[in-house]
Amino acid sequence: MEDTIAAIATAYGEGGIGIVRISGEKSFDILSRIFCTVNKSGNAAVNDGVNLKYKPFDFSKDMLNRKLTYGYIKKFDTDEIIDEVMAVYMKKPHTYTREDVVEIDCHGSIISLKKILEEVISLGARLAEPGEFTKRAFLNGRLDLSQAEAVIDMIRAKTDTGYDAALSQLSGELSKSVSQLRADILDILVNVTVNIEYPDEDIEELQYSDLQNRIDIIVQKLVDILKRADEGRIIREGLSVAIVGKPNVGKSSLMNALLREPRAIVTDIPGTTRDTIEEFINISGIPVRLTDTAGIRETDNPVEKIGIQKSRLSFEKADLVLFVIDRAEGLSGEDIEIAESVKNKKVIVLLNKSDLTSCVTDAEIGNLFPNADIISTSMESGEGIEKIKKAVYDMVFDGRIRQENSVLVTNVRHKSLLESALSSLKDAAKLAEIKESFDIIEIDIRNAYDSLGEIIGESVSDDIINEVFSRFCLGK
Ligand SMILES: Nc1nc2c(ncn2[C@@H]2O[C@H](COP(=O)(O)OP(=O)(O)OP(=O)(O)O)[C@@H](O)[C@H]2O)c(=O)[nH]1
Ligand SMILES: [Mg+2]
Repeated sequence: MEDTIAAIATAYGEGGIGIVRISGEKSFDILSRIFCTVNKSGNAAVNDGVNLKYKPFDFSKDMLNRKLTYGYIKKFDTDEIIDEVMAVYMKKPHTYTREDVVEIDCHGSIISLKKILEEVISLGARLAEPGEFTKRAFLNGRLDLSQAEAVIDMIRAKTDTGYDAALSQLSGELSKSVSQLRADILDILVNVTVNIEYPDEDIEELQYSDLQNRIDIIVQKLVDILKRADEGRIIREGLSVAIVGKPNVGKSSLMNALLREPRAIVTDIPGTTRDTIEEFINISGIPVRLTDTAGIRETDNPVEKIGIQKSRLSFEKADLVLFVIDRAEGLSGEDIEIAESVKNKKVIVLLNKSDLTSCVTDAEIGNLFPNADIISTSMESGEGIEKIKKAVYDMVFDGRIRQENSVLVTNVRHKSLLESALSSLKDAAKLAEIKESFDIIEIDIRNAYDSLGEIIGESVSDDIINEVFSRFCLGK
């Protein structure tokens, strides 16, 4: 925390502008050594015939706190101009990190950005670690841990829904709910503790039934929040969907139809797709990673064999399998074998080529997949495409209407902490039921309190903090 840190805050590659960001004690000093404002005639430097002379930089006069100032960045030692920029300094504590911060907006060229960063580093800053700016914001109390985690979720969000969930977490919605639950638990905890420590004093005696009721109310709230956590995880991380089936049934045609572009090669030759193809689509706000796979069959072709192995890996990892069957051809042994290997997954069965005469009966499919959604599709006519999207959506939201205003837990770390709080409270309720002594019950209630505390970053270890921020990008 003592070091002054610096990083390129904008994405690598070509861009209109790029930003170098500096935070810490030395920020202003570093800027004053490399920044020069222009003189009256608009030049940063005047050639006096022998040397370039720069207008001396005066922090108090030439630049105002939080106001962008036009000028140049030069090399500290040789005075060579690096870029024409807008720069700003922001005094602590009203900054992102709550430290002194400098931002230099230069041209969005990686060369310019690197040169400026090198200069800044040579003057005593050190390269920031991923997420270190936000980590400082957290450690200096500007954000709690769940809000800090929302920052990277916003940056990475792939759909509006994911973005909205992250924004609501950043604005403290989750923190508020968690803090309220903790306050309720603390209330109980105080009561329990008083009864342990001063059992003989003239204080209101805690009734076991009352204790149980109060715990149950919190348990119910946790259950409600957790109900939607799977939905939240998918909104944040995306749903992985594998298109699976034997060769030539229309898997790649489906991939193309969902993407609305001819991404995968389609031919009438069985075994066309050799390698898995992954693309991203947005289904009503759900980010979906869609994988087209090689048709699964017995083969001696070594290339196809590798492709089929990859197909199997893809559907094993997938959250959902779209199992495509050629209904014009009828069910074959291959279909039945594949059906067997995906039987433990969530499956939507697609009876494809419905524009042709069907050789598959509903009863046959019903026998093979007693529990799966079955949709009749045609990649020729487009039949069923909207139904597939709706089935995927319904699967994620489980038939529920999306509640825009309730807290959505999107992060697995939060989910598992909520679960452990829940299980501690359930244990406490059970102990209260059998009238166990208060000092035993207190342990479970305290555990629940601490678990919830970890979500917002109270009572959290350095390891967890480091782990959270290591997943950030550089410069944030
Ligand atoms: N009539 C009709 N033909 C289709 C339909 N869907 C796909 N086809 C045709 O079926 C053939 C195979 O389609 P693909 O999409 O390449 O099949 P695939 O399952 O990816 O095949 P592999 O990559 O070999 O596993 C192509 O000639 C498609 O034009 C459909 O709904 N109706
Ligand atoms: Mg294919």
